[in-house]
Amino acid sequence: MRIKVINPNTTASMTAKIGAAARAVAGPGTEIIAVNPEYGPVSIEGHYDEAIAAAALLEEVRRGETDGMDGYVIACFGDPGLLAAREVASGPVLGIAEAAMHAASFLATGFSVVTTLGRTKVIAHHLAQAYGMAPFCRRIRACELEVLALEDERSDARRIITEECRRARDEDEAGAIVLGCAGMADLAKAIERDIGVPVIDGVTVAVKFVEALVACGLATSKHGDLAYPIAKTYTGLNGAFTTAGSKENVPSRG
Ligand code: 2AL
Repeated sequence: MRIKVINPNTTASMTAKIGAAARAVAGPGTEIIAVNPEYGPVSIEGHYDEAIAAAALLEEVRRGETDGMDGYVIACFGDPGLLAAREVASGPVLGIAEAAMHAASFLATGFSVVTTLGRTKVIAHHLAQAYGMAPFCRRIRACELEVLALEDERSDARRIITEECRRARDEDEAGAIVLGCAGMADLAKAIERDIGVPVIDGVTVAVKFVEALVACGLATSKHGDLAYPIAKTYTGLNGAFTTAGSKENVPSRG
């Protein structure tokens, strides 16, 4: 099967890291196609970044439909554009925040999220509520690290994130830790060894959940609100988003 893992920010080094994490867990019959859009923010650290990034992400999903993808992972912890992506996709689409929070709830009675900047905490909080995960979520913690610091070896990010995870374990009595950024995908196992509780990277668990759903023959419901978008003209710069009311309509490049 073919799973398209979309990093909705435009930082290629992060996309490579996300792709490596996805391939490390993918089954032998699974091809991982890891991409980032050509346009949009270099990192996603707030509501504005999310709103802008969602458009190019949706283009990637629509293109994936013509390329024969079986499923998709949205590899950004705010799960930007998730429900819109489900409207345009036939196969399953999972966000890494929803996948990680659900995985954590299978493994512990309570988890804490350890994320990047404090201003993104409310995004994770809203998602925990929307996904019915609030009763499991002990606390959402920020390291005050910018997303791109995760791409900079001089940033001391691994130590800073590990210490925050340790505090989550001890002060929140969190039985599991959810990492709050796709750019942390390479750190999960090392932190888990250091602190001794499950540390969940959403990229890896989302890939395995998509694999499982596809293997069970399950796809996104096209009944009701997740039906393909209504045929409609989009004007001006958004012309490429014009919809034909079926999965056949896909934007062309250039
Ligand atoms: C993220 C993420 O996963 N990728 C990105 O650019 N921003 N989320 C976050 N809370 O920092």
